[in-house]
Amino acid sequence: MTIRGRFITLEGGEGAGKTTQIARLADRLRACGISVLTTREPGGAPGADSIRALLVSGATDKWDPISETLLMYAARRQHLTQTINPALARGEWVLCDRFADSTLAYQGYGHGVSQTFIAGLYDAVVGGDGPDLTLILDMPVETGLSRAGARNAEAAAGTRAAEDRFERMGMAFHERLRAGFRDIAAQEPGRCAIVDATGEIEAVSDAIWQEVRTRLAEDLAGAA
Ligand code: T5A
Repeated sequence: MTIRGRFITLEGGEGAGKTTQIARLADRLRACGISVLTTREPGGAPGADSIRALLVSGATDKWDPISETLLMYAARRQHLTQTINPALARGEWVLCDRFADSTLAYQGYGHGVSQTFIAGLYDAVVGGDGPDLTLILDMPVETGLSRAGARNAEAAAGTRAAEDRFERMGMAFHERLRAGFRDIAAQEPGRCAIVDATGEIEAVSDAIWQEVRTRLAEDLAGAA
């Protein structure tokens, strides 16, 4: 019988280094003999990618916050049923760049959408299929926005430059969502680990690996 894989999410504010770190964590897990799928939200499945295109570009106020929340969860349902759950059932470990904590942080803490409303959506859409481990990459808002801005400038000729709708939402919004991620970690310490993301890329990668090795030690031993 195939043992269900493990589901790890990376969370944090803009430019925190999630994309950079997911690739390094995937390499380390593969070196342990584990099959890994990397994916991201919003997106990660055909229908979800279509919804992503609606969300990540354009005017900051183009969506009512509740509509934005519903779109995130519609994309998440597609992603879970078409990509994440099938991979876990095949025994793969899924590494996901953002998941439900981003909705609570951005739409809940950031935009003020009711946390009870978001919790109800979580129960209906995700239920018991949530992450085994969530790594929250934490850094000052200014540093993350500056990194994301530099990355966008480098990619000005590509699509990334247009995917900056949330980055343009203002400092107070980003400070609220950073505080939100910290609250989430404090409320669920068994699932969530805060990682200081201000250091060099390799130092952050080592800190993430330490958390994974400590928190999922038995799973790593069983999967290798
Ligand atoms: N959203 C998403 C919601 O509002 N609600 C939700 O429910 C969900 C799921 C997605 C947007 O959608 C919002 C949040 C987002 O705004 P996105 O394009 O996927 O948009 O944006 P992000 O997830 O924020 O990803 P980014 O690509 O902006 O940031 P990352 O992935 O955290 O950072 P990364 O790795 O691309 O690094 C950024 C730059 O910094 C450098 C990298 O080389 C890169 O140039 N860097 C470092 N530089 C120095 N030191 C380090 N340690 C570095 N690590 C990376």
